[in-house]
Amino acid sequence: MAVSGKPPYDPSNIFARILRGEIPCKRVAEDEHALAFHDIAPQAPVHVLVIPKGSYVSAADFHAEAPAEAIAGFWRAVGRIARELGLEEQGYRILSNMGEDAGQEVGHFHVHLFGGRRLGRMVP
Ligand code: IU
Repeated sequence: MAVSGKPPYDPSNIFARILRGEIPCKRVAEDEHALAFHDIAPQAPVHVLVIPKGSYVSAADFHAEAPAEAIAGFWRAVGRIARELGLEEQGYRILSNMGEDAGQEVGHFHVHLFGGRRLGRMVP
């Protein structure tokens, strides 16, 4: 199904370059479906980005286009990484910005994991 206004994937985006090994990152974990690394400008004591390995701009693209195995593998990795970072006991937040109004800076679908302190109420 064609979706109007769907932004094209730009393979020169910074996360694509990190995935290709062209730019270094502070890696937290990696498997066949996901790469996790520390955000360069952390907003919490723990601020990790998790990105899928395919070329998807948005959550809609990822969930519509990726193979089911890749989707499951990505979310399993998100949960596993949060657990391995010790975030489960006190709690943490998963957040993903989509598009201009949400302030998405990098056009490669990603989720933020925030934790390590009491987080403020999430408000728009
Ligand atoms: P956003 O959801 O697209 O707004 O988040 C992009 C994040 O990527 C943001 O928190 C940046 O600090 C982070 N980031 C990074 O970790 N490394 C980079 O080279 C760049 C951005 I550019």
